[in-house]
Amino acid sequence: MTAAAFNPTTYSVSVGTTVVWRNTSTRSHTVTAYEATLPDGAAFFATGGYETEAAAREAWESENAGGLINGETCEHTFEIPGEYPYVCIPHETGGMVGTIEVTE
Ligand SMILES: [Cu+2]
Repeated sequence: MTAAAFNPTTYSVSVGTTVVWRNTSTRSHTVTAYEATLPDGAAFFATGGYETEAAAREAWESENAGGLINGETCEHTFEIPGEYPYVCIPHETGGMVGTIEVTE
């Protein structure tokens, strides 16, 4: 993560890959899956360990919780093929979104 973007914006991996995000900027960012567009059967993922997108948004809005600070990482293992759009909640309006493409 840079100051206002995921780099790369789209990242392609094969099934079973663990993707690691690192915050290389001085701003806090979240990695929050867009729950409604997850592939069928795929697990939701979000920094902070929230079980739903609504919970992740509520936590950020109420107490700025769930973000990664400079140097922190998070990871998720992708077990089901498909496209996984995700967002940084505090910078969503600035277009800080990304997609993981998972292929067989
Ligand atoms: Cu951000």
